[in-house]
Amino acid sequence: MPDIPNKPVLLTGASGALGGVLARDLSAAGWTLRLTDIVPFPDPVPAGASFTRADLNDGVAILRLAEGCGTILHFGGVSCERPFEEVLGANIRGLYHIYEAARREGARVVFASSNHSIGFHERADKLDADCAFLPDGYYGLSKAYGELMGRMYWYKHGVESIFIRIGSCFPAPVNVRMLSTWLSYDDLTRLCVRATLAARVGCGVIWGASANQRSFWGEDARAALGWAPEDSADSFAGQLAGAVSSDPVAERYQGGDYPAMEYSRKDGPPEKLL
Ligand code: 15L
Repeated sequence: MPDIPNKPVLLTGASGALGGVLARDLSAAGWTLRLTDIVPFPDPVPAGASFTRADLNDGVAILRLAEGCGTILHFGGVSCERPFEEVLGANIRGLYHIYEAARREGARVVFASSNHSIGFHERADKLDADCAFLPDGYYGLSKAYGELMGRMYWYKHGVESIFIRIGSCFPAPVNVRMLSTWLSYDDLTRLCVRATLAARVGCGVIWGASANQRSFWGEDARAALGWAPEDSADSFAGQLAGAVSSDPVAERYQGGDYPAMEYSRKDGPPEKLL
């Protein structure tokens, strides 16, 4: 199988941290990238790539950008907990524009979903990809909605999707929670390569985490892509011992700080969902 897609790849959120990693690594691998973001690209645009400033709320701009693309790596939008109205535009309307573009082009969508779509599951529970959505805020809710939108476009229009439920994608893990949730930049790049190049993927979820022994997560669709993580947070365990927060809500749930934001239950955790 060739290592270079036969059509250009649209990368949204190119000016963000993960978009920047993908723009650099995939360009270096010889891919033809169309980069876009609402803010300027912070570095020189890599060879073989073009950059267009666009707002995900602008459906016409997104349709134009996606013309002729075979895959959309959708890393754009609000990437942390924000007020509902802010999340609504980029993450809900914006995602609709991405799916309409994918439908028109017959393109595959690789969607940067998040662990915050399931963040209210307890850390003691090991989850498979078919677990219930339990969003831990408006941001996580938009990611759950995004996965559902992708499913709808798969069943109704045959648009393929890979939803990467990204854990904590940073240069290195920085607390005990991330010993479970960390995804290395290199594992992310390799995952996006496989999600783009795999012959047929249908529609499925991948847990976006490296090979962490303490992972909260189990089964997913990785076999269909031929991807397995190569890095691990395990070697950081010694230096991170004690790197925990003092908030019992943050420590109880997989989403960490996010479930604890604006938490206002007075009577302790709820009973499990029926
Ligand atoms: C995310 O989805 C965020 O984009 C990132 O900033 C981290 O908060 C990460 O999740 C995490 O849960 O560690």
